[in-house]
Amino acid sequence: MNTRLTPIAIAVIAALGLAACGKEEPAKPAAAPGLTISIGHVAPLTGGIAHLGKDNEQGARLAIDEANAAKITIGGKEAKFVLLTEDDQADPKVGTTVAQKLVDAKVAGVVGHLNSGVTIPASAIYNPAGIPMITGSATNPQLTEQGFKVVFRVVGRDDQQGPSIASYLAASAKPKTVAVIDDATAYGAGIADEVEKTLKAAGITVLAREKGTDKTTDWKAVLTKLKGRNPDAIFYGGMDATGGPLLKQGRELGIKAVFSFGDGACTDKMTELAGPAAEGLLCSQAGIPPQAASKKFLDAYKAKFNADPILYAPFTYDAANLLIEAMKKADSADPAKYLPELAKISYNGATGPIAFDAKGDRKDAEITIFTMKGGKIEPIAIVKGGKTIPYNDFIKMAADALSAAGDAAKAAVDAAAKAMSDPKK
Ligand code: ABU
Repeated sequence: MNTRLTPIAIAVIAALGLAACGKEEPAKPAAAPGLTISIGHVAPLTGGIAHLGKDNEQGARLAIDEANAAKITIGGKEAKFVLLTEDDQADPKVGTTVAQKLVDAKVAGVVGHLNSGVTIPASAIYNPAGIPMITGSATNPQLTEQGFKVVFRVVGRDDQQGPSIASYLAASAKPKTVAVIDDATAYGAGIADEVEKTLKAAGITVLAREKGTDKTTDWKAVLTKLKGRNPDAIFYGGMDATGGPLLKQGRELGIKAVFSFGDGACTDKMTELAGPAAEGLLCSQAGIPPQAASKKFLDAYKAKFNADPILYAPFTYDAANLLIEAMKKADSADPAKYLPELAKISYNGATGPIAFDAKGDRKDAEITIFTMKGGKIEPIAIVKGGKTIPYNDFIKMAADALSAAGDAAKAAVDAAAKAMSDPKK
């Protein structure tokens, strides 16, 4: 059998990553030991939303551990990745302090931070230092509107998420009057503004904004005031640690309105915090739901942490892998060398295909709409490219696309195998 490969066969096989195709891979030269690459991870690891910070950290840690197990060679040396984790306490001041600490430690890149109000000032520390950072959870648009070349985001933005949840609320609950509350953070106030804009554009009356803080757990004064105004729906821009008590106290006061929250308060933790009062909550996340992440990721996460991801762990896993993939492509962990690879990357992550636009935002990010049912948030729809698709249809479409890609790959492999065995080609 003539095994000479035509250029077409080589291209097909290479594109499919199947160069071995029945043959042994040429032995790789042994990598010289000793390239330690530090990657930072920052999120609140203490305080009311530590559970979300730990979820983010675990996603990044899984990626780092897998990379070390894979014995990756960069610049001719076997890379040892080290995750340097910092607790920013969801506080902008602490956030900039720990960002500077990571810059001083010469990390090659950063996964984080979690909160928009912390990530935005921290980005102003990483940018002049030239250190790439990818957030897996900060959704305020301002982060990627600063023109910082080092800043990337693998979830959607609140100018996508706010209109998506507001439109779903308007279409499903048909409210005439909506009260909007925020926690006075960049995230909470920002998403509340986006929701308010969309509701008003739909002709819905929005009551004067009510505010708390990211520490407020006693909402009775705000809720008593709102009860007298009898809104049909209440939207809250804030995290689950404050949204849970808001919902619980609202129902205790006899408020019948539909409650609706953004991603920071769209977790199963709401059931723990609000009990049965959480039933019927309408909320959104700025990506696909955790349970729709790749099976490989979900199985590995469960095996390592004996838990399922809560919210954005699949996205921080992808963020860490994106940094590593860009380093592999550049064959360097020098931020100046791998940053251009990161900016133009095309990567199939646990959360789907990832590429960035010129601002560093994820192209074609999904927004998921959930409702709380039986103590769990259940995905009911995906908003993508301006279209709202029932969740089960989206999952079927994704499975069909995967199967079609599998068929195309098989056909290409068959064609390549035929070309390899045909002496005339
Ligand atoms: N995206 C919700 C929580 C994180 C943040 O943007 O502040």
